[in-house]
Amino acid sequence: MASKVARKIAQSVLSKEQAEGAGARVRRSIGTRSLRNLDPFLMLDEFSVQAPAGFPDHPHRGFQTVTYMLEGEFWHEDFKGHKGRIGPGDLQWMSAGKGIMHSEIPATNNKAHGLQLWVNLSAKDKLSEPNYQEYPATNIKSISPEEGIDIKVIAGESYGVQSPVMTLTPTMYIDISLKKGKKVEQVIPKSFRGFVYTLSGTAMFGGDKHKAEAHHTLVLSDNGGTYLPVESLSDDCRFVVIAGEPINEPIIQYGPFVMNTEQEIYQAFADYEQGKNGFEGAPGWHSSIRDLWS
Ligand code: FJE
Ligand code: FE
Repeated sequence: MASKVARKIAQSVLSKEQAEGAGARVRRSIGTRSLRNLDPFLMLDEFSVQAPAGFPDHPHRGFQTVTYMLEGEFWHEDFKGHKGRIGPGDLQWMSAGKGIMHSEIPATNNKAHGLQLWVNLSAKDKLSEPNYQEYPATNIKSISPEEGIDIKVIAGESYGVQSPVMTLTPTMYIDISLKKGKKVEQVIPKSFRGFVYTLSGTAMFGGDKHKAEAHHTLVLSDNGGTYLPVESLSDDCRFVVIAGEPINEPIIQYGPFVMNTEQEIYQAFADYEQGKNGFEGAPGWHSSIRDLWS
């Protein structure tokens, strides 16, 4: 018989606001000195951006960026003319693969608030073709197993509902809102490494009933546990559960390039500067949206 084991909370870290990009503010979860990375995750930022701040023209190679909007609107535009607008509840799952250069900036004067997750790619996928999966809020699968429990399935599965998002690196990403006293049990594959990031309210997480408030990263124990129990202590409880299959390869990161060796990082810089191997057209490219607020 398959045994059911609860994950515990191995570590809890509060994210304080810091400056990032051009005048943007982020609460960094994964990706700080105390939580360098949590294979396969490289970074999670809860961003809060008011125009003219933003993340203007910059490159990526070797990983995926997953942008999930909570409030406000963002424009994005890349060097191949892919351009769009994402608003509350919308998802953009981008695999940069061998190269993307793009701009991400607010589309209105309202605060743009959301989450951006960086998911690593394994060596075999690092130089793959860039790919976008875009889901407006209305197309994101949700489930309410009972009143007072609202779940959005960004990636993976919850309460029998499966997300259509394709994840090159096996990943689950679940957005859960609970009223006071409500309990959920989120199934997590045994081999996945993961964490919770809390957005609002208070709840008890894991088999050891670890109490946490907003803006905390709760690293899940690698105890082979099969699920995460959560009980809400407030009516405004909201958090995301993010977990994935560890890649177990060397990680060499230089800003927006994440490769397996230093040699590959030098190559990324050279390709970016010379417009080669996926960065064709990058030198001299400027987004049209970068002038919106200037
Ligand atoms: C950055 C490289 C980057 N957090 N949260 C270096 F790619 C970025 C960057 C972001 C970012 C973008 C969004 Cl939309 C949300 C983010 C980092 O674009 F800021 C630096 N310094
Ligand atoms: Fe980016």
